[in-house]
Formats: sequence, C-alpha cells, structure tokens
Amino acid sequence: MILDDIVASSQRRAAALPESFPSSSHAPISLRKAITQTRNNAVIAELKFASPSRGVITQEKKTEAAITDMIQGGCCALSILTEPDYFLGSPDTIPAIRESVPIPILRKDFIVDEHQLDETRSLGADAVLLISSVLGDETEHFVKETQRRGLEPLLEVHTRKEARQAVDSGVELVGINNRDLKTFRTDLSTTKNIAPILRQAGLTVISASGMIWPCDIRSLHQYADGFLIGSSIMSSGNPRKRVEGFV
Ligand code: IGP
Repeated sequence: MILDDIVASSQRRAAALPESFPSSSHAPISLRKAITQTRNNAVIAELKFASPSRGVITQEKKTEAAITDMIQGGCCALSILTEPDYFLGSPDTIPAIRESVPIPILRKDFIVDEHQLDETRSLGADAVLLISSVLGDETEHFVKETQRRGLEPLLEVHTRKEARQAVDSGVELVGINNRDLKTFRTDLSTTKNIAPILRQAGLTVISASGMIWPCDIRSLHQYADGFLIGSSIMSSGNPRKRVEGFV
C-alpha cells in the first residue's frame, strides 16, 4: 500500500534529521483563530505540486507567485506540503516564504517522529498536521508534544472512530479528510457524517480534500468552520481568481 511506503520514507527522513535545530524567531499565529475569526468562508489554500493520486498537478513550480496569488485571493491560512518523494514538496519552502506571509502556515507532511516537530517549529510554521491513521495509539502523545513546542496540532481523521479518539486527545482543531488515504477515494459526505461528533465536543472543524468548485463549499457550509483546498487552486492557472471564488 502506498501509504505504508510514504510513512516508511518519512521515517527515513526523520532518522536523518540533526539532533537539534536553531530556534525560530517567528511568533506563532493561531490557525484556529484565523479560521474562526474570518467573516467570509475560511479557506486554507494548499501549495501542492503533485500527489500519488493525481500525479503532477502543475508544471509551474512558481512557489512565490502562487502564494502571493493565494493571499491576494483572500485565503485565511496556507498549507505547505513539504513531503518530497510523493508530493514533490520541500521543508525549505517554509523559511523561504515565512517573512512575506502574514497569515498562519500549516506544515503538511507525514509526521512520525518527535524530531520532525522540532524541525517544524524551527522552520517557522504555526501549525502542523498529525494524521490519526498514521499515528494510531500514539496520536494523543503527539498532540501533547506538538502543543508543548508552541505549535498548533491539526489532527486529521477519516472515520467516526478516529473522530471520537480526537475528542479524547485534547486537540482543538480537527481536519476531516474526505479522501481515504488507503484507497484515494474521495467523498464529500465524509464531512457530513463525522462533523457532528466533533462539533458537539466544541472542536473547530476543517473539511479537507476533494473540493473543486464553490458549490462544494456551499454544500458543506453548515458542517465545517474551514475548508482546505489544494488541487483545484494549484491546477487552475489563476490561483487568485480560484481562491476568490471560494471565499
Ligand atoms: C488537499 P485536494 O483534494 O484539494 O488537493 O486536497 C489536501 O486536503 C490534501 O492534500 C491532503 C493531504 C493529507 C496530503 C489531506 N490530507 C495528508 C498529504 C497528507
């Protein structure tokens, strides 16, 4: 299964990290606040050049231009995919853009080792993705370790069981992935099925993956506080216009 390969390669990357990292001078900006205080639709725009399910999404590797466009379009936060082998990302992107980005940056990768949390803080990110189906029983531990480093965890779930575990983990921000990472099948009703469990517990909910058009956000509006969108924006040829349509 591809997810196992991605996790194995993330473990190899983590093992090659240095023991310690230089501290970042960036004062964290709250992703949760950015989402809940946005008056329009809270859109998190994702820098994503390729994925195992789609292959190459855009040939244009213009990071800075894409990010400027996304911010001008009105997104409330950025997600930067840093996984190199399957998503063609790089951790170096975050420090390269940090100073010119006034909104929260989420680091998206396959975190499997606490060292990667130190790395994430050092890169200047505000929040980091933790994936429930990757971390299993260690999820709660990683949530705590993330918070201890002054980073905001965004915990990704895909099933009702994972959602109930999220409620018990002490996390405040949860992403519902509409894509099953094991089969790559995308179904927006995943958000509708799972969100009530999280919202009843007072958590902030982000719907992630598979939203292509503004009507997709409209159909999920009552279920989620924010919307994380990658491929539709990156493949559009005009990220600013595409984000404007969503917000
Ligand atoms: C974005 P999409 O369908 O808009 O390109 O999806 C984002 O949700 C997706 O990239 C994602 C992801 C992840 C990537 C969600 N969870 C975990 C890597 C790892």
